[in-house]
Amino acid sequence: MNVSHRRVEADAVVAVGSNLGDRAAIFAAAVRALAEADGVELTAISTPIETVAVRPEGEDPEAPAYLNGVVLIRTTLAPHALLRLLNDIERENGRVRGERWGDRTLDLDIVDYAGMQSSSEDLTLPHPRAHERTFVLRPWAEVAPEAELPGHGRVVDLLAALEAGR
Ligand code: A4P
Ligand code: MG
Repeated sequence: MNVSHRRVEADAVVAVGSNLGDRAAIFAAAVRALAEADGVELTAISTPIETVAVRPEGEDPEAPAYLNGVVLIRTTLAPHALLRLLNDIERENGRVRGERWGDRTLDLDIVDYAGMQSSSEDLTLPHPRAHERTFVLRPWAEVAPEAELPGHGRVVDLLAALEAGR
């Protein structure tokens, strides 16, 4: 039998956020680390945008503002392997895990992995809050105007609805 060992590639969307330190340098370092990682190929990088920090109790203009963006990748890494890579890159960039939604030098989330819908203890796909976050949807719509968020619909429609409700 002729068994071929083709490495399966998946398209994934990674959200980047930073609201502590030299945010632009950290953003660039995160993109570089992703580009250099084994099994990851960058296909698009959004323009970083400045956004008001969202806390569990709502927007907080007093907190340091975020630089947010998304990176589109093609990867041979499975979802949990990609999550471990993102956690490593966060750590290399000084991320200390403290309070939930607290200030951070770098947050890397998997927004979408090949349209997968799944949930385990440490990974929910798509990201459970991406559909309600303009700081994810706006940069995603910039680089992928046709994109859909699994279970929620088109990214441009989600963004328009949120912006209309503000
Ligand atoms: N986890 C589960 N699913 C995923 C996924 N799809 N991608 C788990 C990444 N991680 C995922 O995350 C907590 C746990 O979520 C991880 O251990 C991972 O296994 P964390 O990065 O340690 O902590 P966190 O980011 O504070 O928690 P959380 O609840 O994921 O935060 P969010 O929802 O990502 O929000 N305001 C602005 N303007 N811009 C931002 O980027 N980000 C947050 C963080 C809050 N406010 C913000 C922003
Ligand atoms: Mg996170």
